[in-house]
Formats: sequence, C-alpha cells, structure tokens
Amino acid sequence: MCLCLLSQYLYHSSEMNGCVPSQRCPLGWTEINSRCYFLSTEEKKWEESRQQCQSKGADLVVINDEKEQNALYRMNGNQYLLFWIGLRNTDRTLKWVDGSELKDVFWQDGQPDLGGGNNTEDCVEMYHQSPALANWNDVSCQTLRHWLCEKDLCFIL
Ligand SMILES: [Ca+2]
Ligand SMILES: [Ca+2]
Repeated sequence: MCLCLLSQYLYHSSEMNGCVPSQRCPLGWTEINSRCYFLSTEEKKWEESRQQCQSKGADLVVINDEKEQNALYRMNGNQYLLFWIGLRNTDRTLKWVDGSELKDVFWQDGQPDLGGGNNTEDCVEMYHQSPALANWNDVSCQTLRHWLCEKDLCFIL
C-alpha cells in the first residue's frame, strides 16, 4: 500500500469541488490559520463588496470562532479600520453568507440595535476601535466600507 494512492485520491476528490489544495494563497491575499483573506483598499456597499469577493472565487468573511475573530482584529494594524463581514439580516434573521450557523458572536456593546428601531441596519461591519471580542455593529447596507474576503487555501481550476 503506498501513500501515493491516498494523495491521488485526495487530489481527485478535491478536484471535483473545483479546488486543488495548494501551499499558498493567491498574490495579494494573506494566509492566516490555513485560510486566505483579502482586505480591500476600496470601499463599497455591502452587496457590491460581496460581488467583489465572489468574482475572486471567494465570499465575504465568515467568522466561525473566537480564534478567527482574534486573528482578524486590526489585521492591518489600523485601529480605525472598518470592514464588512459576511453577516446580513435577511427576513429578520442574521445569516452568514455561507449558511453556517451563527453561534459565536462578537457584538459591540449595545449592538445590534437595528438602527435604533428603524430596522434600517441590516449589514454587519467590524468596528476596530472597539475591543477585539466586542466590535461587530449592524449598519445600513448602503454604507461604504472596506471589505474582507475569505476562501480556502486552494487554486480554482
Ligand atoms: Ca471563516
Ligand atoms: Ca448598529
């Protein structure tokens, strides 16, 4: 029995998803804990920001746990950074863009406030002047923000 069979199998099974494991993130992306992230220099509305990520074979970041939240905090060293995350209020429910369950949350004190009851704040930003584990804020999806894309460490065929 040789290991090459296993690697052949792994290669082909992941190839079926259109994704081949790679050692490196694409140029311009940052590797953190075996995931690839892209922080924009531009600012756009939430939906347009998401489209930018999707056009790169990614999506807006999904923050799965405290480790990821900590790793992304002030990731460019700027305490005034503001970027969109892949969390949006749809049908009065906050949902991640990939459909994963919303379990660990890191809201800023007093958030989400739905815009003070006007129900106009449906998209979520990471507000880096607040503490590392309490900095999410819901805000109007029309606001211009930087955005953070996330994808697997792989090449899309
Ligand atoms: Ca993630
Ligand atoms: Ca808010």
